[in-house]
Amino acid sequence: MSQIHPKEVINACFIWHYRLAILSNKIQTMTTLNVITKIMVNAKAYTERYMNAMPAEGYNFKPTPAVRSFAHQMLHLADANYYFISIASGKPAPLNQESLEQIVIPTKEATLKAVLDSYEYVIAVLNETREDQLLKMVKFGNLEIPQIAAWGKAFEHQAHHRGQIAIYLRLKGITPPEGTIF
Ligand code: NI
Repeated sequence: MSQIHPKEVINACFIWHYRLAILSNKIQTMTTLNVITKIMVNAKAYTERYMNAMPAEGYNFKPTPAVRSFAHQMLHLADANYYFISIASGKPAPLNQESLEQIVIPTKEATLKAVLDSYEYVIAVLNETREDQLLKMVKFGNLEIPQIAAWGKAFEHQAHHRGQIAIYLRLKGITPPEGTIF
């Protein structure tokens, strides 16, 4: 008899739960703004789980000399959260042109705080945004794009860097935490 891996049980539970939700016909209609906010709240928790998974001594780790350390990957993510959100919202970034990657001492505690603060800022700006502003045109370098596209870019960027640190965790023998679909 083949053994059942705990992960298979979790996956089965997830699929079953999902099917039940469909069968129960509980449909929650969400606005675009609701969805973006939910995605960003989820992204914050997801990144926090990854950062907690790395022990403090792993924050200086880099798989190869040419790449950022674990802490610098995350501080860059935080810098870009402020950057893209200032583009999306048209509000000046609160960092005042400073780079967290350059000014934060890359300990686990300081890095985690800087990163979570950046997500809090993202969520606070979303909470002040109205649905009808999402299609407003904003300047992005030489481009004029709808605000919603800048939010998309913000989401893509943080996911890109969090995806990279999954490998850093693996190289330290740590299994990256489970993700959440929604
Ligand atoms: Ni980047």
